[in-house]
Amino acid sequence: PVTIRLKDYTQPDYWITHTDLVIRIHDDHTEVESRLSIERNGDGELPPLKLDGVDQTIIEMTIDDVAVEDYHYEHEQLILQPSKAQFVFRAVTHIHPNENTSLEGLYKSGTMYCTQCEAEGFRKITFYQDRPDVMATFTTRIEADKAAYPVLLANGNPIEEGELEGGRHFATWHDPFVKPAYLFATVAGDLVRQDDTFVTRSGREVSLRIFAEKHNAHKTTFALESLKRSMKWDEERFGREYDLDIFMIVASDFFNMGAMENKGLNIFNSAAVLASEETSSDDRFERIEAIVAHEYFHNWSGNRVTCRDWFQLSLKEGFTVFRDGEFTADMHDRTLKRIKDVDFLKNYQFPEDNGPNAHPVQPQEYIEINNFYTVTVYEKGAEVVGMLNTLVGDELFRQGSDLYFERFDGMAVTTDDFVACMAEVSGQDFTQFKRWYTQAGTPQVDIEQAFDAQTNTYQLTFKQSCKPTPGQSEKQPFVIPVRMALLDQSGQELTIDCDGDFNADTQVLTLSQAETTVTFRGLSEAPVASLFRDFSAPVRVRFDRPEADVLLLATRDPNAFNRFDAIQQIYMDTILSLASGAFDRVPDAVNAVVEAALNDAELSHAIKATLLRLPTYPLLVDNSDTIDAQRLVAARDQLLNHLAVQYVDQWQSMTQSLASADPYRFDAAEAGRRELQGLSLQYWVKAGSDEALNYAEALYRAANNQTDRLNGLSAVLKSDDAGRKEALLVHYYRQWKDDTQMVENWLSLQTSATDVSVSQLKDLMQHEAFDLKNPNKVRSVLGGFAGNFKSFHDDTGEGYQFLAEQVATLNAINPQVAARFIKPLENWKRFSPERGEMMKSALSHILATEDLSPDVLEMAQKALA
Ligand code: HT7
Ligand code: ZN
Repeated sequence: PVTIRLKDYTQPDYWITHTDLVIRIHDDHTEVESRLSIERNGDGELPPLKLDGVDQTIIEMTIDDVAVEDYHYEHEQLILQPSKAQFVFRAVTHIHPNENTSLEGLYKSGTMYCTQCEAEGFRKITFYQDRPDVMATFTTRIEADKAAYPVLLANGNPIEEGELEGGRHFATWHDPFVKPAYLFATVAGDLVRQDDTFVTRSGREVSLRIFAEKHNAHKTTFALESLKRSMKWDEERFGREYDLDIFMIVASDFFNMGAMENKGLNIFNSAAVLASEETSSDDRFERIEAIVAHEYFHNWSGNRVTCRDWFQLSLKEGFTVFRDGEFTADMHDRTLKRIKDVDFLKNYQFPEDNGPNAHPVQPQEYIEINNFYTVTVYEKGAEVVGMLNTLVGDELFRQGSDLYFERFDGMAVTTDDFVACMAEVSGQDFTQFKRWYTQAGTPQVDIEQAFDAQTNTYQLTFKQSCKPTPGQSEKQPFVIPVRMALLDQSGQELTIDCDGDFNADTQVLTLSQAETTVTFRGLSEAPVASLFRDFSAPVRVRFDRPEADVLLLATRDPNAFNRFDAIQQIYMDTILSLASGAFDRVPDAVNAVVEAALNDAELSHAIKATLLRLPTYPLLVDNSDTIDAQRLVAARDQLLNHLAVQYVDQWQSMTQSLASADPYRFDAAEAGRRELQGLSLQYWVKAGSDEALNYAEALYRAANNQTDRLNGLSAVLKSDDAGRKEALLVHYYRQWKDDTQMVENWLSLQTSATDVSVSQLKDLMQHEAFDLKNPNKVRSVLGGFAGNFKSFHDDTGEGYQFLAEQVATLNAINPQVAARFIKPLENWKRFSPERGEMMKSALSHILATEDLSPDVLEMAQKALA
């Protein structure tokens, strides 16, 4: 496999200005006829034309209607020598979508044909310069059997449709906006559609259409409503208006990721778009709304302005995640959104930065770009954009964004170009800030404090460091914005008067040196510093301070995010100390913060639930030096049990008082109520009474929505009542076996919400509901299991070998999906030696597999390095 490096980037020798495609779908093959209008980039002697192409059977090729005889097609590249600087290259090739299990390029998903071209799937459709800086207008004509595929879609606006001989028909679409091939899409299927319209702020009427296979027709309304909210929000908040006459979304049951922002024709994983209250939990509704928004927002941040090369992936993804986060915050509850986002970042991105696959937001090299659709590029990338927002302020950030979209419309650009716009509007120099794009690893900030009662001054000393990451042993200091307040002993915020780089308007102190000491004046008593409010920078903070200070933050900090953070710190220290043996019982501090949260009448239900939830295993693992898996399980369980028993009356009364027989409504208040009820029920059941278990079962059986149903069922699944568990799982499957999303939930409940053994997993994979070719089913079973810390890391270590065997099998079916399952094994060095060896041996098993794809090879090699 070849390593691609950012430093080697050069422009292509040729541009493609227009792409004309005819796609003829037949049962046993698809014929693709392409006409590419090509122009030399530069002058002088004509270099060879190199086109990417995978699994193409060549039928015919011409240049300006003259047959091309002299060409080489090997190693997925077609090379030929043009004799003119401007010409039309025509190729007719055959491909086999029915055999395409990689779900890249054109493939069959259930009864329909659809495409996935990002990052490099277009080369599986036809010969092309499959790179994002080659941008062309597209005309696409699709032909297929009319009875089997009555709906024929492609990017842009529809321009023609008609009948053909033999019961076939065609549709032609034209996309006037230049785009790279990764944004190409086409769909052919027997689909039903839900229609709506949106009138843009300039008064244009846009036709909105969501397509799904017939059995899913009743699940498209929520996505359509979400789409309209997104379109309006993007106009108001970012000044972005939609540009084509039509915007379409298609739901596909076979899909590698969540969704894809193809111009005017988004294709979604069914699980990320189809919703109904009967089958979708509150989390799912929230996720669908966010993904619909995310893909829609790409129309500007990604499509109108795209990436020069794949090293710039975070340019579109980091910015778009930031934008969808702002959207959700505006639609629902800003603090809750921040808590959830930071929790996600700490659960998934911090461990990535702390492991063998650590890479910068802008990676410097890759073997397989599909491996770089990571939480670092997406979520840390969004944090970096968020820090720019913090540093320049909301108004200038919007100006910078406007400038970026105006200046680079129709172009393929870099993260430097984006930052340059923010620098230009604000007059700030972001040279040092850009280290966030190029240096991997999570910076650590060590903080010390000193109060001087003589001078009424308080000092904070910040020392930043960043551990070496693969290929980067030395790190330079980052620019770190610290949003902060100083609190008095009652939790009131004090006025800040200090000598540091402090912005009084935004309450942000900016650190840029390895060590910074800031002196705060005019303080008659030692304050309690509330630092990194709302997680103003993606850093680890070490601040060894009196327990009373942490307790004050955990019970009284007016910044709800920091209150959450302080409580989580107390839970985390408790669990890790119980695991290491430093504590033999739960300390009083835990009771104090839990009681404060339970009794706080001001808190919303949703925030209260976040304060009462214990840290997850990935978070605990990421904060441990050496991991003894089963001791960690025992320690977390000890704390869970303690809280369950100690506050059993409160859990019971909250569970009962939070019940509601009202019709289901998805909004922040109702979702918060259900979330807190579900959590209370879990604690109540954990405390061990039959009454609680009966309540859980009744909640499951009487539920009029999926959230309540899952709350009841998961509480039962976490209990020891094997008979009841079995009965409910059987009932669930009988009831819902014809609904794909419900079956996916059923599979994942059995692997993630309860203890599961390898032999049970094997049985589940033999079940009629399972399909190794379907990524959602694979994620439900293998993803659920790998995230089930207790079962995955059980003492036999069988789970590691089992996962390795599945990766080896999946490698031949769907490399992109296979590669994702290497991650659960990659931190083997941090586990106790015996367990680490077992995990390592599973990785070696993967590496020894024949015909390893570049996807799996790259991930396995890195994990073992
Ligand atoms: N831009 C897309 C990323 C993507 C993808 C989506 C579906 C299947 C395979 C894919 N490879 C890359 C989705 C997004 O971030 O919006
Ligand atoms: Zn995206």
